[in-house]
Amino acid sequence: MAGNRTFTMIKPHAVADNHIGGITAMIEAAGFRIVAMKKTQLSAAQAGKFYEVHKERPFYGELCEMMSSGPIVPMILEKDNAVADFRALIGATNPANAEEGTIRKKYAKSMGENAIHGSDSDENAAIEGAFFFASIEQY
Ligand code: YYY
Ligand code: MG
Repeated sequence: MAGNRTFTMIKPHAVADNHIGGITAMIEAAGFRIVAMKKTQLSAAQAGKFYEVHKERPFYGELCEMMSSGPIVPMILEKDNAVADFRALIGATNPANAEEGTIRKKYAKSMGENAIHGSDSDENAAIEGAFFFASIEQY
């Protein structure tokens, strides 16, 4: 059964460009409830830990550097079928392939600077949410 929570974070370039409001408006308009949210910044080591699954990939170093380059806005979101519906809302990883109406179509600048993260499974959503938020921060 598909779970009802996913994890996301607004990436540094989109926070720096003042798109927190625009992106959270799209998230809420799509029917997601924000369960937890904060503004914080990752160290390169913390970004490395978050993206550990990609550590053998050629873009890993650049990804960790970019994700720790400025403040981010992590969130836990709730909706039926959250993981799959949120992946549909953010659009393709490469913004050149992102569909009209998606967050990445509107706010991504490149493959690396693609505006927003979205968990790829219920299991990873739980792990990633717990990386940033204690249970007492989730309502
Ligand atoms: O889940 P998603 O963010 O859509 O893509 P992933 O394949 O998990 O990659 C994580 C992150 O890494 C992606 O959002 C941008 C970056 N990246 C990259 O810079 N170059 C690639 N060829 C693939 C991914
Ligand atoms: Mg991914």
